[in-house]
Amino acid sequence: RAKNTAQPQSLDSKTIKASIVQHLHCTLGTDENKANNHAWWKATCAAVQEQVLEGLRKTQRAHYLNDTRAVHYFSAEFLMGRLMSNNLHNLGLFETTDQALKELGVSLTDIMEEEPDMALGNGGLGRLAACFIDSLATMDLPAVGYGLHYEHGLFRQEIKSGAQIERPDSWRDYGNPWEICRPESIQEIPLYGYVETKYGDKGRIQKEWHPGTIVKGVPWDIPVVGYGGKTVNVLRLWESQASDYFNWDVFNAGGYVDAQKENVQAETISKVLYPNDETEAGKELRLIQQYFFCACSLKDIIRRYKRAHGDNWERFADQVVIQLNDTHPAIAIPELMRILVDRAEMDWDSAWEICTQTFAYTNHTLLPEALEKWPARMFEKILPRHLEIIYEINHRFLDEVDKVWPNDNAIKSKLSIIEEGNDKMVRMGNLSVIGSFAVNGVAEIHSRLVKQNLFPEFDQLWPGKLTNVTNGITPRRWLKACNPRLSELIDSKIGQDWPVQLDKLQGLADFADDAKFQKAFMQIKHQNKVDLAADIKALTGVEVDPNAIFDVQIKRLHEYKRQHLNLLHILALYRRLLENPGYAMTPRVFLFGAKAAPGYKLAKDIIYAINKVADKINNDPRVNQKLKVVFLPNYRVSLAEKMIPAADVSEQISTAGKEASGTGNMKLALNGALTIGTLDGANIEIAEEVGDDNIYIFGLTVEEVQALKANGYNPYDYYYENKELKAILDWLETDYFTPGKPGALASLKHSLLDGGDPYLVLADFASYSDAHKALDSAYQDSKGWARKAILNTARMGKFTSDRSIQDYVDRIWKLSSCKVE
Ligand code: 26M
Repeated sequence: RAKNTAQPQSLDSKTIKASIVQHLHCTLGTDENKANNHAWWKATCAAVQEQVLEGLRKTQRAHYLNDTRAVHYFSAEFLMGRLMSNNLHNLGLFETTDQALKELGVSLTDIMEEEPDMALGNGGLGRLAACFIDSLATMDLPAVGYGLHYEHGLFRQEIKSGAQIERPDSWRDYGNPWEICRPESIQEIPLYGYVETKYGDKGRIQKEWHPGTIVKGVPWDIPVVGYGGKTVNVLRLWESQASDYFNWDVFNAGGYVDAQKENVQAETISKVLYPNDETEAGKELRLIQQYFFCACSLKDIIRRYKRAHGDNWERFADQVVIQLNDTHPAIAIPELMRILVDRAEMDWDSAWEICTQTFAYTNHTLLPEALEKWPARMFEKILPRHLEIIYEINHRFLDEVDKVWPNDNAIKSKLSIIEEGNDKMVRMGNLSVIGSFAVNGVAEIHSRLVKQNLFPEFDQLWPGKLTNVTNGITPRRWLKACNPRLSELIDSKIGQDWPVQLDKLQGLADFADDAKFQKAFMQIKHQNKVDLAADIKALTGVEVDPNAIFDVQIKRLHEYKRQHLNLLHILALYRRLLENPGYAMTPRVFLFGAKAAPGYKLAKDIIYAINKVADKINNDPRVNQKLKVVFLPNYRVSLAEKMIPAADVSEQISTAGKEASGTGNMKLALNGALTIGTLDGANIEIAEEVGDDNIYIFGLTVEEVQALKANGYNPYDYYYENKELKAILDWLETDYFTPGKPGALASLKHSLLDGGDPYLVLADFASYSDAHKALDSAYQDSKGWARKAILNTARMGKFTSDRSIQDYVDRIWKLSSCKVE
């Protein structure tokens, strides 16, 4: 367990004030009278960055002098959000800076709103990477995050007449004060071209890749400040640029023409983040992005290794461990093989030994449509040598398979990296398992399903290689920084170590029945709801009552996450209220935040349906004292930080077996929201921790889902059986919610009936509705509810990302911490 205790730095408000003013004058070229919030924000960032860079320098020196083993977290996404508040808290400078700015007549809260989110990720996977690098720095572990410096992060979502519109995200338009360009560490990356076979001495076959083009990788470093401010690691993000070194004239005609034909616009490689969450896009540019950042990162790692160890590769795997965040960076495996075999002229077996002691792979999904596969022909065009290497890896691997399952072609074709067929495909999941020394799922149930359903033969072949590391979240951002009122109350009861010793929250359980503490806890929740209500009014014009239950579902829009199950239940409540104005229910505000992948039609239809239903309900005086529905546009990290502290209820309602872990579930429970959820992902472990009385579990289990599907699930059974459900679904086909446009919401009904309801929405509806009834009546008992909410916060210690990282360290990375100073 992390034993780090924060030692806030002592920099007084006078010094900070002077530094901010100095930067206002000398960096921004303005003054106290002219400066607007944006200028104050930038000047404050510059003042904070001075402290950050001091820590960075000391950390890099300590790591260099100790020649430390380090983890390299390879991820196509890092969903960092805003950095100001986090950096201030982690440096122990929040209060002092707040005070300094006050004395200058400036509000820290206001200027923090000037910072654009760094939205270089889609959702859970990208945010997990951000939480992990926070924990790594906090725990004084030598670590580098490697990824892509997208010019445009995840699209900005606007809602026009109920529908999602995508707008470009331009997070760097006015400069990013946290990043540092490192031109001294630029890398050159080859692409396209062909492979030449040469016959060297002793009959050794040498392969030489003649690339069709070369692009330049420019590194941008974002310092990552650990809590306590001692260790400052880096997140290194690669930007692509046209290579100026590359001289077209020296290339032969074939290469030249090839390169021209491909028309690789080097700059486009890091232009934009693909907004597909849980679908495999199969686009050429995406594969190039993956190779580009992996190749840059490997070269960077090897340059650093060689500085300490020269050309002796023997200690490489002792010094370097690379964690692959899903299969997106799996191309790093054949790339390291290429470097070792083709460039360092190592024999295959030695090279493979190094590779398979260097890489570890985290799986984040079981959904078949999310498992990455690349057409072999696309591969051959972009990375011809890598395809050869993959075939060689596969050939040798299948020989091993044959020893265990002789002449079993069915098993061979299942385990093969290559999926045979008219269009051969490269399976990145299989490559990742074969090329790694450890493979982990992200919650107990998910890891069990990875072993039992996704990779059972690999588990047999290499017992112990497949394992679990349950996800976590950083309590610095997701409690201390986002919920200052609750943090202060917690400090007053159990002291200030909880941000690095989250188990200490257990101490709050002693106060779960204490009337005074209950009152303070619930008053904070209420105050957070008042704040959010003001934001809701400003963002949407909708007025909500902070005395209502705030029921929150925030996550990417996906059928398996079942936002439409939530919507059907809202429609049920609406109907009940219309049929029986006296229908007993606590006033409820349903809040949604979700982006849909731009090409995912049904997901966009669900957003549209939520908005249309919301419009109708919010403007219906017959029910709008009891029921409100709000879709908050452009859900992102900074909006999550406002919604989570104000939530009473957390919706975690995926079909059992589909949500690998979930991490929003942890953030909400940590802030005292009660979960209504299925036995899926980390919900199961949350239920174990908080206890059955303090969570609302409903719906089919994984086994029941499997059985129902095996017996032939027919959604019409539920439609005809449940009158309320039928009425609701039929309602969607009228023009009640879309006046003059009958059928505008019909796609939803069709997906659930003729579409076969692949995620069993109708099967779980009744059980979900019952759970909501139980939850509603529990809320009536305000002391009982307060106790449950407090116990949720008190029992979330397990879900700190520090615990996840400690699990990785102990079971996979075998890293030692390195104290700085
Ligand atoms: C794939 C191909 C092309 C472009 C983008 C992608 C892609 C990008 C992100 C695919 C999946 C992506 O993210 C998946 C994800 O976020 N998974 C979530 O990971 C969390 C952290 O482990 C889990 O908590 C969630 O359950 C899981 O859904």
